[in-house]
Amino acid sequence: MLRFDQAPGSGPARTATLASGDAEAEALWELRTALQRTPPEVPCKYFYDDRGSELFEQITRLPEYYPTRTERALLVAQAGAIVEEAGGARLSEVVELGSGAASKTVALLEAALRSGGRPRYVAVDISAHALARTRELLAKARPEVPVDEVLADYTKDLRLLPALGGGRRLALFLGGTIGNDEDPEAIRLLERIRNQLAPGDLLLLGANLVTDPAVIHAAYNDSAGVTAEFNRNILRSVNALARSTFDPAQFEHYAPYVVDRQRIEMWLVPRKDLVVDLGRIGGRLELRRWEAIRTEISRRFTREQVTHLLEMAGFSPERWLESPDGRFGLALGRALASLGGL
Ligand code: SAH
Ligand code: AVI
Repeated sequence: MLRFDQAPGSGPARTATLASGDAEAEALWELRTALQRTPPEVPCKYFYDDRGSELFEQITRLPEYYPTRTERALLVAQAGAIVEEAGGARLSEVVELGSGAASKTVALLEAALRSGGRPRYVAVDISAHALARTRELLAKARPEVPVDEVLADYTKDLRLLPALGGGRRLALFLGGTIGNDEDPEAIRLLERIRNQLAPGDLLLLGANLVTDPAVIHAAYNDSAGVTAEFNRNILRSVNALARSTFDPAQFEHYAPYVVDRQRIEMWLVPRKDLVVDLGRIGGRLELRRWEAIRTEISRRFTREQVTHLLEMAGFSPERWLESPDGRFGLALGRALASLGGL
């Protein structure tokens, strides 16, 4: 239970990702609202402080975490076809939301260069650390591609400059990150992306597909304990922002695959009754043993469900690409014109 005894305050910026006082005050409100829910939650975007971004990169290399390597293989195999569909040499800009280290994007940029285009790459991420990794990786792999870094929360402000020279723009939302939201938020986010595109531009959407529950379960319960550490680290990230007193060591990582809801749920379960001072969030959080905090959902979809999300957000589904093992899908959707004012 959350007990309030003070309003969340604003103060000097403490993290690179929430640089302004306003953004910080907003984050404190968001955390307060989320912790007040039953069960209490911490929104998953708070995973990605510097350490969280590093841990996520480690996760992508774990033997159990199949999504990254499965999506990468699919992208490498289909990069030429995707770029052709997106305008070939006329493709002037690749914009990636939640780019992370952008380790898979190089294949698409290389295909665009091969087709005679001169694309620029725009990376949008809430994590300054992830953007720095993107810059490093791109500079090493493809120094001729200009890179713009946008440090932003794409659920709030997503305003991109128009594509240069009237060329085509390809938006990327990869990694299965769309599965970290319920349908209404996912559709809102895709709509926000579409509003930044010109009619006819493409979105490439990566989605985890329904597969063997044991395989999915193992991906979030790795034997090296990296995902458990990633999960607990969200509390350090909240402490840094709010000056709260969560002790990550007092929480157990619990991540079941809930078969009938087609989703992993990540929880932090207290090992004993706890009282946490929420610092600048305001008040105290009283948790009984077993009263867990939910930190993430990670959904698995069918092809029809992915197509539905695209359609609801104003895209016409153009192409479906699927990994040979059926575990990951890439959907290409073409932005339809807005019904301006309707
Ligand atoms: N696309 C990459 C990274 C996925 S991890 C891949 O497929 O491997 C999710 C990424 O999205 C992280 O880099 C995280 O910092 C970023 N992210 C999460 N929530 C965000 C938000 N609300 N706004 C902007 N970036 C966000
Ligand atoms: C970023 N997102 C798609 C990852 C996922 O699989 O849902 C985050 C993650 N959580 C635990 N492991 C990886």
